[in-house]
Amino acid sequence: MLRICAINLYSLACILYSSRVTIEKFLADTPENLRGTILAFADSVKKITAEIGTAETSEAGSQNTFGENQLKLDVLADQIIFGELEACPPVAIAASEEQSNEKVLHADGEFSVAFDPLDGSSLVDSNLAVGTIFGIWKGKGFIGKTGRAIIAAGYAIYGPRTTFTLSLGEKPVEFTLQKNGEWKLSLAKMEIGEGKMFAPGNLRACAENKNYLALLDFWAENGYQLRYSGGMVPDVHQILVKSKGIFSYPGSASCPPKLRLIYECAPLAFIVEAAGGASTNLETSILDEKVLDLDQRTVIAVGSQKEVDRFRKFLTV
Ligand code: P6P
Repeated sequence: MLRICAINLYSLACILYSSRVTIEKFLADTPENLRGTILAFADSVKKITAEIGTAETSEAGSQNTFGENQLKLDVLADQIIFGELEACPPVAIAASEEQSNEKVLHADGEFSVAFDPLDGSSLVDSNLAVGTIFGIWKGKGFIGKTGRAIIAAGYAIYGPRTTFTLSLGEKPVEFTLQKNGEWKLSLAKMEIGEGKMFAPGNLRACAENKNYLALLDFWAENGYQLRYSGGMVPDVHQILVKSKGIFSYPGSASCPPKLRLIYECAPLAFIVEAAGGASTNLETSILDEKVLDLDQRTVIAVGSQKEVDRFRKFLTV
């Protein structure tokens, strides 16, 4: 009886603690330059949240670096984030998936940031959840570095609620945007265990990539739960929240990998590995893949250690 009371009291204490923890309190001991940079993204997400519910989802009439037609929402989210970063002196360089080149913002800044302003924006017209992804890298520039230079990474999800997930290298935490504009801690220290859930991207590659087809058969024949929305951010976040599973996006000759190393894969791999999970590009951890150019794309699988190991085993037969 005493043990049950102790557990209940502990659970109550956790609820009370998290109900009082805002992002500012969580970052109280973080160096001001890094805290300010993270809060610049958190403030951007609030502004994007205010727009995404009613902004036009039509095309902007322009294309991004990858030749993809931009939506007005992509451009709007990009402008909002740059507006916040331009007022953030620690940011020396900012690279956006929606821009052709990195931008020098503050010559004396200590960090470089790479971000995808609105990943999955083409899903907004179907009212599916989409996200903002960012990584904060030590020093100036990205070329020649690996994801090990990331000192903090995070993502926002614009869904039934707006959440902001963050790691500075420790276990990731999630904040939920409140009606009063505060970010309240909603999930502390997320960890990835093991379990049968899969988010298989680029299935059209199976026509040529028979190893991927064999893994798909394994998942189907072994009772894995399919959870794929077409939005990488919510699909990966689900692995953290449910503490299990794998997100994969390999390729084939005619359907090559399309996910970007610095804007999407490295920040998400940083967060998943911080949660005790794993990542792979089939050769190394995503965090050990050297950046050769800002447009670099990579094979990716992120998730639990066993599932990522299985992915690598099947795909490299
Ligand atoms: P496919 C969204 O466009 C995105 O960049 C990721 O968020 C998502 O995982 C992937 O592309 C979806 O790609 O080939 O399934 O449309």
